[in-house]
Amino acid sequence: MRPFAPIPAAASTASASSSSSLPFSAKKRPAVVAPAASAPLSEFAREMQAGLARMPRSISPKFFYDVVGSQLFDQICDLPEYYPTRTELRILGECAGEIAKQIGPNAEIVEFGAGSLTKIRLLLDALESPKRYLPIDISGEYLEGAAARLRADYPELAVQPIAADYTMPLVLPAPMPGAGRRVGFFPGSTLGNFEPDEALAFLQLAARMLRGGGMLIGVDLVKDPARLHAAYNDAQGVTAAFNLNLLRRANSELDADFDLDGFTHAAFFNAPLRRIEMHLVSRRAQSVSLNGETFGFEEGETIHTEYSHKFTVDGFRALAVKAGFRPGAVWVDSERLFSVHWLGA
Ligand code: AVI
Repeated sequence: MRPFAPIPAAASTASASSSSSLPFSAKKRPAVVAPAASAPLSEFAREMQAGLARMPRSISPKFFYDVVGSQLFDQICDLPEYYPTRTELRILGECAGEIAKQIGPNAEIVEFGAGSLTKIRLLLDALESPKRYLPIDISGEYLEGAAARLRADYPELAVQPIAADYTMPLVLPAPMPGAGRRVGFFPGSTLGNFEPDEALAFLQLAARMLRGGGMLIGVDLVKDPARLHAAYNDAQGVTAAFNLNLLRRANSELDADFDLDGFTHAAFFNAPLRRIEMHLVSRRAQSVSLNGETFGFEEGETIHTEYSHKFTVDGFRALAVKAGFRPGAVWVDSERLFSVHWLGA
């Protein structure tokens, strides 16, 4: 389960260089080898440097998901305190028949982010003759593996992965002959990790791409703050390790020297803004160097690493309308922890 694709250091370095450039080794070498300091910085390096230089300090949660971070996220999904994954799976499993009726026969499913194969399989198993599955993910390698496994299990289904950033405008392939509705699938409440303006922009983009079809989206709900607090401050410390992994990743991939014992995980529910905020808090006054730049931290100073917005059912439906969707059926569990929405596009 990976809400954001990991960006391998080498791949992101290549993409950060000029758009037409090949990896250095594939090009004719210049006579004088440039010093390392002038080599193009990876997206992670650039964003980490910019994030430490601004106040308050922050870095995008998309950088959590290297291989170790993705494994830690999988562990989070199984924690007793982390209710979203198992609740959404239960809703999808129990309501699959009703969801399939909304979607209709011969559908083409577009998944935003190469998601958990468990979730798409629950949907595919319930649908009437699904025609094609189009997972969009920035990591082509991950996609190909996932696609091969699905092809083997669903021989009638056309599986056509698209290696792209799903938050950017994209032209989808023309519908297959005889195809039914084109339906977006965005489970996991990953929408909650976007800033509010990013969430609206993504939904607007999806509404345009899926015009004439619809979207099935999982959204975590506002609830008792104690329950939310526990989900992001688990007793085993897995969420803390997931958060701190960002600094370990910076030390191993960038030229950084974060003292991992010098920072601590903090997560709290910001009730007025209906969001969990995750931070890394400096335990003492210290300085950190990254790519030859030094950044001073006061004791208690933080790096903000993630928002996880929580929604009310009506609040999310209003956002969907603003983005150009027609909200339809909503499925929630009996404790009203999580919601799955059908949106007409
Ligand atoms: C991926 N995303 C929906 C998770 C969430 O709950 O916001 C990421 C996460 N962060 C800490 N725990 C899980």
